[in-house]
Amino acid sequence: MSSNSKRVQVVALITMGFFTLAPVRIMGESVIDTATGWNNSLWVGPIGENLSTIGQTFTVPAFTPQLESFSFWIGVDDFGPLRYAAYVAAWEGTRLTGPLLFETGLQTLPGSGGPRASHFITFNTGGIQLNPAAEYIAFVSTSAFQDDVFDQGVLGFRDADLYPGGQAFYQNNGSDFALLSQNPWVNLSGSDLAFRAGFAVPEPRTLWMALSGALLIFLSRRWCTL
Ligand SMILES: [Ca+2]
Repeated sequence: MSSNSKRVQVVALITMGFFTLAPVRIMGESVIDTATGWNNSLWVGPIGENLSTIGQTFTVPAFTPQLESFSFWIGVDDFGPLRYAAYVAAWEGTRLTGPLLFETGLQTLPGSGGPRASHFITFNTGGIQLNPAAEYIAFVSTSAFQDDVFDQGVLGFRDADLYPGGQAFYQNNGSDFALLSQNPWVNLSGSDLAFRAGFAVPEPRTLWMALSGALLIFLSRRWCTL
């Protein structure tokens, strides 16, 4: 076997190892977006000491099931601070099914000190793998942080069914978080929250193979002319 052939084989082995070990790289994101175009004046809530939980169900895109982030518009009035957390869980029909898949821990928004203040809040999940085409809910809740001190927050609401893969729900579960799995949530007339979810789009493997193949051919030709 010639030295050039050996070199080509070495390159081929390196390339194969590259395919095996290369992490899935993120090329961009696919989104569910009912937040764009929201008028900054239509709200639902408030979440506080009784109606403590509001969320939006969504259907995971079939080919981009890794949830990277989700966002809500949250409004705070001249009360506060608003103490809440954001969560993701599997959903079926009108309630949670299964354990929490993501939770932020305590989040705090200060009282507005005047007219309602609007905050577009994005929660980064770090990338959680969901089941393609399955239904989940992303929600915010004050349920775990109730202290009988009056605090309120409201969520941006579209009052229309802009997104066919999900809808807005709420529950008056007070401080009992377990009720979110036990009792049916209330549907908000089939409408959606002002909501955004971002899913990772992996770089196509075919692109990797094409580029690496081109590199292999280039190197083998170069060495063969040495
Ligand atoms: Ca909808």
